[in-house]
Order: sequence, then structure tokens, then C-alpha cells
Amino acid sequence: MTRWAELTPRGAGGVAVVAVQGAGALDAVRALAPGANVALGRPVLARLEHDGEWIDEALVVAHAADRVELQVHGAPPLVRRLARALGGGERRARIVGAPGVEGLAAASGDDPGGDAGQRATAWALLADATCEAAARTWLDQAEGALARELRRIDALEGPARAEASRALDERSRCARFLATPPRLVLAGPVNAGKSTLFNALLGRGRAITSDEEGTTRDLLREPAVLGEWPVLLVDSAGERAGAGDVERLGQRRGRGERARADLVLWLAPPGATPPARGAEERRVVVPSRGDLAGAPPDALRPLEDPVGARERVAALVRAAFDLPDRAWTPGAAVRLPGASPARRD
Ligand SMILES: Nc1nc2c(ncn2[C@@H]2O[C@H](COP(=O)(O)OP(=O)(O)O)[C@@H](O)[C@H]2O)c(=O)[nH]1
Ligand SMILES: [Mg+2]
Repeated sequence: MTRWAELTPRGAGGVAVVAVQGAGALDAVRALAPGANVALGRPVLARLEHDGEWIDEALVVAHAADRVELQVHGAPPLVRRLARALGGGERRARIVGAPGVEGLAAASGDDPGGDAGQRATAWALLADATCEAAARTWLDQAEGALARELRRIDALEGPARAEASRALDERSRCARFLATPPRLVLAGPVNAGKSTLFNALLGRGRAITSDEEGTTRDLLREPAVLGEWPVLLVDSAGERAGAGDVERLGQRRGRGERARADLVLWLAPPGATPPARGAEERRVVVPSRGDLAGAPPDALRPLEDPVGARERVAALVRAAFDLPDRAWTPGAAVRLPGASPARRD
């Protein structure tokens, strides 16, 4: 059966790459390009036609009889027309997304659990890389770092073997934070400076900040990179008595988010006492509002010193999860986490 999928993200662009795979892929493409001499291993420019109509000009790259890539113009209506011409296929933004991994490994005839399967998983992770360190780590694995390391460990004996194995386990544990960034929830009373810190950590003015109590109501979730490590950053309504209905709804969502947090950063402005720990697993209390009288010298000052605030929070996150400063060691092997895309909800 012939399947096809877009390898490039859906949407307007200069070029869209469509992979056609499965038994009969080459024949299916040849039928669309009657005037071109489509042969294996030699890219060729072809006019694609269907139902007597010209669809688009395409660069056709036939990797194998069961795997052909079509590089067409990136206009979505033309890609949809090509999709109709190819028929049947399953329309995915990217074949290398999580559901495509086994398919990709299976299509290449390799054992999905073996070296090729690992590489396919690494390519899939690469498509959803959360930050540069993640991309480089997955690229190393796609190029065979894990298989090489496993062979090297196999040849070792005694303590050296145990140590190499332990190091691989530890790097693999850390790599899971690259695949699924921890959810970092900013909490604390109203006007603790949560939204100001949120903006400083993101490096842009995403949240409205104000000394008016109850400014933040909706949840704000944004991916961010602290130092070299990715996080999912969450800002929410602060706690205060006397909030109106809408603000109370926001506070409830905030409590839900704290319960789901991997780490809660509780900002304590001068005079505030953190409540007893709730359902959250981990919580760190940090003095905030360094601009106010009575704030300790180490209080966060995200407005005056955003770089310092970012470095401080990055260090807290690394300490909370026992992560090294560097998120990527060139060429180092890691065991791959499942190819689930980073959490986005
Ligand atoms: N000067 C100064 N003002 C700050 C700082 N952090 C927060 N603020 C101010 O404190 C007020 C409340 O901040 P906001 O981030 O909205 O607090 P939230 O309610 O916890 O989200 C705003 O007027 C901010 O501009 C800071 O580091 N320096
Ligand atoms: Mg706020």
C-alpha cells in the first residue's frame, strides 16, 4: 500500500516535501509524472499531472522503489491537490512525528528495537526538539552515538563496565528533561512579581504586569529555555482574599496547575509567608520584589536585573532536578526516551 506524508510543516512556504512510501510508491509517482524519466537515486525535475491537469513542477527524489520524495512548491492548495492525486494517504504534518516512528523503521525494513529503530526514534525526537541542546543530543543519537557506546560498554569488564553503564544511565535520566521539559509554575501572593519574572524568563513582555491586584487571571503557559535546559513556564493568578468571581476561577486554575507542577517556584515578597505545601511535589521559596523596602539582598529583581534573575532560576531548576550546567555533551550517548512530543497543553 502506498502512503504519503508531508515532511515539512504544513503551511505556506517556499517548498513542501512530500514523502510517498510503501510498495508501489515509485509506480504511483511515475504515473503522476508521465513525461519525466524518474529513476532510482537520481533527482529529476518533473511536471506532475493528474486527471489531465498540470499540478505543479516537482523535484522527484526516488530513494527506493518504496520511498520517493517530492519537493513541490509550498502553496497549501497545491499540496492539497497533490494529496488528492496521491489518494488514500494519511495526512500528517510530519511523518517523523511520534506515530510515524515505527512506520518509518518498518518501512525501511529494520528492526524497530535495533540500531535503525533507535536512529528513527532520534530523528523523530529531533523534529520536536525543545532547544538547541535537545536537537544536538538527538542528532548525535541519530548518527549512532548510542549504538557505538553500547558496543564500547559491551567490550568493557568489571568496574569500568559498571561505571560506563552508570554514566549512560545518568545521561539518559537527564536527557528525559530535554524530551519532556519540566513544568515550572510561578506561584505566590498577588503582586509577588510572578508575571514580571515570567516575562524576564521568557525574554519578552508576554504577560501584563501591574500593581493592580488581580491583573493575571488566565493561565499563561510558554516554553522557555533556562541556561541550556528547557522548561514549560506557567504564570497564573495570585492568591488573595476578596477576589471576584472571574479572578477566583483563575486562582482555581492556578491551584490545579500547581498540583501538576514538576516544580513550584513560590515568590515571597517582603512580609509574605508561604502556605503549607499543597499537592505539588517540589517547591522552592524565593524572596522576590527586591525593589521593595524590607526585601533581603538576595531577592529577585527581574526588572532591574533580568539576566541575574534568569541565572538564579536556571540554577534553582538544575538543583531541583539534579541536572548538570551543560545539557549537551558533544557526541555523548543517551538512551532515548519515547518519541512523545514535548508536552504542550
Ligand atoms: N521596580 C520593580 N518592580 C517590580 C519588580 N518585580 C515586579 N515589580 C512590580 O510589581 C508589580 C506587580 O508585579 P506583577 O509581576 O504583576 O506581580 P504578580 O501579581 O505576582 O504577577 C508591578 O507593578 C511590577 O512592575 C522588580 O523587580 N522591580
Ligand atoms: Mg501576574
